[in-house]
Amino acid sequence: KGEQAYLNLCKYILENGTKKEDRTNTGTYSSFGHQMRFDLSEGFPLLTTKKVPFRLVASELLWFIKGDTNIRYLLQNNNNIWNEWAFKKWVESPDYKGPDMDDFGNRSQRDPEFKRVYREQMELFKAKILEDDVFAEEFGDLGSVYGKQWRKWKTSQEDTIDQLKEVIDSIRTKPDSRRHIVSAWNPEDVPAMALPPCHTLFQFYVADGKLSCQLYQRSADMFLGVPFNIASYALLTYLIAHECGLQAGEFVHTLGDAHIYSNHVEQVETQLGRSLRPMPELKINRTKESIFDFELTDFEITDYNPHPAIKAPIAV
Ligand code: DHF
Ligand code: TMP
Repeated sequence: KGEQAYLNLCKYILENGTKKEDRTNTGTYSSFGHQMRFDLSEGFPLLTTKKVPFRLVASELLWFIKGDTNIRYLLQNNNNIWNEWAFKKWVESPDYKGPDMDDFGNRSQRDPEFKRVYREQMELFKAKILEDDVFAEEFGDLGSVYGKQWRKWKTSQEDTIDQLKEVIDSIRTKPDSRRHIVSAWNPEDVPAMALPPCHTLFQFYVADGKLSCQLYQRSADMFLGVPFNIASYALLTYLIAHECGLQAGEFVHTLGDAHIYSNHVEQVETQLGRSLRPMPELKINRTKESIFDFELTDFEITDYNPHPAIKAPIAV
């Protein structure tokens, strides 16, 4: 259970995973179909065996909740976690006239000179997104990613569905329902997405005054993505529980292709050698009611004393 389940799964994948090639040409150890459970009444599941930047998790979640799909908001909040996927669209577009950025993710890891040029282009790109409205509109947008599907799912009748608002209403009015579902997987939109949704579908469940959430994640980068995903869905569950007058129950994390990238193995081994520390607590501004009103300053993580952060390259 909890962080130990995360560490056990990492260990299991290193020992039993299949060596498998992947879209990013990095190579992974991979295993299919796993589940971890986090009891949210025991504390907030921010990993303690490495420092996870809660500020970035929270601003990404607020971005989804706003229904925003443009990285400009993230950059304004000093959050760089989605830059590579917007940058990729930019450098692959006919409007980009700078130095060749083909396969920048892999090349910047092999070639220090290329890495310098890439960093320079990335800084120019970020500045342009922040300064130029028209450029940001076109190249900051990741397409129909989470925010769009959660808040503005397009129907065949040229209408939109606010799945997040509807699921909150249904939790409130029909807690026993077995239909509290939000889907980010829209088959029609998948080809137009910077990255088809990794966290594909989630369901809420109410029992004994507690709200639980289960996520089906089709593809799980165990070292970089998953610690964020756990914290993000835990935070979402706390917020919706608060709005619905419930306590937070469990977060159940179900994984499809659970993988460790071949260039993360050392980092995972370092992490596996560390001992668990007590879970932190989440404090939220309880004077706000609706999850649509929360801002970054309404959250605080206390009693978080993790082991140091561990750096790793992200596969693009
Ligand atoms: N691609 C891949 N290959 N793996 C991912 O986990 C992933 N996640 C995405 C988009 N594409 C992805 C969105 N979420 C980081 C964490 C989550 C995330 C994207 C990036 C990340 O790099 N985390 C670093 C800290 C980054 C920072 O401090 O700016 C970490 O060490 O946790
Ligand atoms: P894929 O689309 O080829 O599966 O690549 C997506 C990669 O990103 C994969 O390694 C999983 C990872 N990922 C997460 O683990 N969590 C996330 O939230 C996101 C967006 C991606």
